[in-house]
Formats: sequence, C-alpha cells, structure tokens
Amino acid sequence: WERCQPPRRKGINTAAGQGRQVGTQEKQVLGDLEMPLARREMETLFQEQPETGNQYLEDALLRSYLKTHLPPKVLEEVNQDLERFGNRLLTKIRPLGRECELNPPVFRQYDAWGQRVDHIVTCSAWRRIKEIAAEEGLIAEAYERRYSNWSRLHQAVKLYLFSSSSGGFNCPLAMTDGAAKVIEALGIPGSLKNAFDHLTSRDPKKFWTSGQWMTERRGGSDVANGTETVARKQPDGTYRLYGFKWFTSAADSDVALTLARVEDTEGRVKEGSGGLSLFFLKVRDEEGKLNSIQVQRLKDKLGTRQMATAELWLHGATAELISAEGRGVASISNMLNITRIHNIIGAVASMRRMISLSREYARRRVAFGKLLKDHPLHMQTIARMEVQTRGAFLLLMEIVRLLGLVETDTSSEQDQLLLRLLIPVAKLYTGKQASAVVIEAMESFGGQGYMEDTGLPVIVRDTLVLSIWEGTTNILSLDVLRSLTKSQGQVMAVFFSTVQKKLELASSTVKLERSVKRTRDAVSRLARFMQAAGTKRALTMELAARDFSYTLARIYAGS
Ligand code: UCC
Repeated sequence: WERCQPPRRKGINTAAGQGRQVGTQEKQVLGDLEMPLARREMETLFQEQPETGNQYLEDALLRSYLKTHLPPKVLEEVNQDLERFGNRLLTKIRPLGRECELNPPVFRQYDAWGQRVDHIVTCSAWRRIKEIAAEEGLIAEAYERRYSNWSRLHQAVKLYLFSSSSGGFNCPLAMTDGAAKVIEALGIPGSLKNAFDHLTSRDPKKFWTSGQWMTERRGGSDVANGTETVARKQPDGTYRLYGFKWFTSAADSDVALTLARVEDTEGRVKEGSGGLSLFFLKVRDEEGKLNSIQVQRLKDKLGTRQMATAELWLHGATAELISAEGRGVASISNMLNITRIHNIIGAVASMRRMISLSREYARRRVAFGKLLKDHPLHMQTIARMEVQTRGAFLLLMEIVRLLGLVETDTSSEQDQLLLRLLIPVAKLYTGKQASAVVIEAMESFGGQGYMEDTGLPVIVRDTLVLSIWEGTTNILSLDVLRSLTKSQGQVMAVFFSTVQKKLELASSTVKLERSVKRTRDAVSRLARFMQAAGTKRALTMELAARDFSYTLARIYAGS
C-alpha cells in the first residue's frame, strides 16, 4: 500500500502500513514518485495486483466446515493434504492455468502434405494439468473411498480449490467423473473394467478423460427428440455410430459416452426417449488414429476458451452398448447428476475466487482518502456477495455429504430423496447466482476489472456458462418437478422435515432468532403455495417451476 500511493498526501488513512520498515526497493519507488513526472526513469505502478495466498488456509468457512463435520482422524489427513495442495495450486497449478488461457487449443485439419489429420493441438500446460489431476487423485479419490463416506466430500473440496486455477480442466474432469460413475453404477462390467481403471487412475501415464456427447443440432435440451445418431449392430456384437454431435466439450478426451438410436434389421429406429441407448467409445485406437470420427471445427466460444469444444461427425465409430436398449437417458442421468455437482463446485469456486480478490483489493486500494475496506457501502456490497457464496458453499457441502453416504450404502431413503432434489435445485440456483456475484465482484475493481490482462474477465466469461452447461435454468427447474412427480411428492416431505430440524437447532441461538423466523415464514408460504398448486392445472406448477426452485434453494441455504 505504501509503495503504491503518492507519499505525504493529507487525509489518507495509512494505518494499514504503519510500523513497517521501508525496504530499499520501496525507498527507490517512493523517491521516484517524489520526482516530477517528466524526470522519472520509469512510471512506477500505482496499484499492486491483488493476489491471494494458499486458498485452503485462507478459506475460513471451508476449514470450519471440515472441522465440524469430519471425524478427527480423517480431518487430520485431509487437512494435511489440502494444505499441501493449496501450496501446489498457488505455486504450480495457477500459472499453468493462466498459460492454458493464453494458449487455447487449435485445430489442424490437414498436415503439410494434404493428409486429413483432424488434430486438436493442446498446449503443454493443459497436458501437464491432466497429469497433475491424476497425481492428485481428483477423480480417484472419490472411487477409492479410503475415507469411506467422506471420500466424496474430500474429492469435492479438492475440486473446489482446483476449479478456478485449473485452466478449464475442471470440465473434462466433470465428465470423467460422470463416466466413472455410470460405469460403477453398471457394476463395472468386464468389458469396461479397463476403462474404469484408466478413468480413476492416479498414474498420469494411465489416466484417461471422458467426453459426454449428448448435444446434437436439434437437441441441446430436448435430447430425447433431438438425437439423430443411429447405431448399427455389427456381427461381433459391437455397434457402429453414424451421426453428428454439435457440441462436444473437451474433445481431446480419450473416451466418450454418447447416445444413439439402435437400428433394427430393417434400418428403422424408435423415436423419442424410449429409442435412446447409451454407448461407450474410444476416441482413438492404439496408434492414435481417430475411431471413424471427423472433427468439423472447433467452437468459437465466449469463454472456456482453454478447452476445445468441437463439432464431430461419427462415420461409423465403433462403440459398445452399455445401457439396456431404450434406457439411454435414464442411464446417462447418473453422469448428468455428477456433472451437475461439478457445475455447482465451479460456481461456488468462481464466486469464492472473485470475492477473495475483491477483498484483497479493498485492503490496498485507496479512494476518497481511505482504503476501500473502510468505505461502509463498499464493504456492504462485498458482504452481500459473501453471504450468497457461503449459502452456496454450504448447499454444495450438503450435496456431496449426502452423495458420500449414498455411495457407501450408509444413506437412508430420506438422504437419497433429498439428494435427488437438491442437485437440480443447487445447480440451477448457483449457476445463476455465480454469474451475478462475479459480475458484481468485477465491478468492485472499477475499470481494472474489465481489463483483459488482469485475468478477471476470464473468470467472468468462464462463469457465465454455468447456467447453460449441464442443463439451463428452466430445464433444471423442470427436473426439480420431475423429481417431485417421480417420488410422488416424497422429496418435498423430506425437504420440509430436514429444514424444520435445522431451524429447530438454530432457534436455540438467540442471535439467530430473526433469521429463523424469516426462514420459517418462507417455509409456511411455500407450504401454502404447494397446497394451492395441488388443486390447479399442471400449467400452474410449470409456470412456477423456476420461482419454486429458487425458493427451495434459498430456504435450504438459509436454514
Ligand atoms: O453440456 C454438456 C457438456 C458440458 C461440459 C460439462 C462440464 C460441466 C462441469 C463444469 C465444471 C465447472 S453435455 C449436455 C448437457 N445436456 C443436458 O444437461 C441435457 C438437458 N436436458 C435434460 O436434462 C432433459 O431433462 C432430459 C434430456 C433428461 C429429458 O429427457 P427425457 O427422456 O425427455 O426425460 P424423461 O422421459 O422424463 O426421463 C427419462 C428417464 C426417467 O426415468 P424412468 O424412465 O425410470 O422413469 C427419468 O426419471 O430418465 C430419468 N431422469 C433422471 N433420473 C431424467 N433426468 C434425471 C435426473 N436428473 N436424475 C435421475
């Protein structure tokens, strides 16, 4: 702070730097600043770049959550791992992530001699991050289950810390996790054992990532009606896929899960959801040749530019049918629910990163004679973002805690219902919330927030996709309704009873009285709305789906 401001200005509160020895370098800078502008050798910076330290050590809420919830032995080991990981993120991973942003993938369709190669060229930092992801067990941790039901939470926390430094590698990891989950849910059949081992490996040489090719020209949301890809059975029992995939994220992945319609002997296919089946395929063969796949082009995206999203033609790609015929959507929903959780992780991580930087800036930047942190209105704005972020963080922790219980067969039926409901609720809410928070945080830097080379616009761009990826806000709101219908309302019964229990606990704390009352009022209004909606046409609930889902998110996060 002292270094950055013209010295001896009246009316400036310099308390932040009082009592500090002025070093040689600082003396030089201060001296330089005292000189008339025209005679200065260089124009010294007038504002230091806001930078944060070890993310784990600086995240008080995360640390207190772990301390409260993890058993002591688990806490001890996890704590050590996260502190070490926090240092690695700061010193090694974040610079690599920045490099990925500066060197986005490029598409080389032909080689120098006119041969079609369809090569997606990624930078060395991207490939290094893939190795680090394996070494850190960012997928493996969840499947090894060395901490039983707490392993999933441990993995999610690592991903949360990793997310905003990952140079977009959180995207392939989301889909890799989803693919591993689908395979595990199928009981790891013999034909997929090798793939499962690769997807969950800690060995960088062995680690594979997976794509999730669901989107076609006619169906981003309406996958059931928009999927045109067909699958032709081969004499050896495998299938060949023919079709066009319009968005394939992280198209440099090793394998993919995708949907297609199985043709009968007459070449006919069944339309709609019941005609879709799920397939597993390798993108390249042992020699690195594409599996009868052509890359049409890379997408020119607003954000997530570090990661290659491609249009792909499948010209008879060899694939294995891995779901029952016609059960493709139900089967891939295991993947969707995992990638949606990763989306929540990404949302909370972006908010946390922007707020950390914003807070740091407020401790250094002077305006109107005092540091930003001493301006009540500025701090109120940050505090509001902080509250949003904390609510979203706790919602995330609740979801991964429940997932851990379900995955280790230690969950109750109530836990399973609550998890089913909270995933779409939290995905849709945090996706939207994150966009609002990061834009607000960008504003807290003034014009600097809008400058490309501060790195801040990257976070904003990459956050904006979170309400679109893995299902838009409306589609997720309809998924919330789907969970109500499918469970015949049981998800709401569990929701109400869980919230009541939390509020009961909170009501014993005097300071929380007002908040408890407000949340209880919201719960009562929600109950009244549900009662009234029960007597109306389905359209009422459809029109209310988004507001209803927001209400659930706010009540749950609030409680
Ligand atoms: O965008 C993509 C990749 C981006 C990169 C990923 C990075 C993310 C991480 C970020 C890190 C920061 S991939 C494309 C994403 N696309 C979507 O999300 C699709 C959006 N559309 C939907 O979600 C739709 O609601 C559909 C496709 C699921 C609707 O399909 P249907 O077939 O019309 O729906 P049905 O008929 O209601 O459902 C079929 C079956 C039912 O089961 P059964 O038959 O047993 O009754 C449903 O209960 O699927 C079941 N089902 C589910 N089960 C559907 N959704 C779910 C669910 N969420 N959970 C459990």
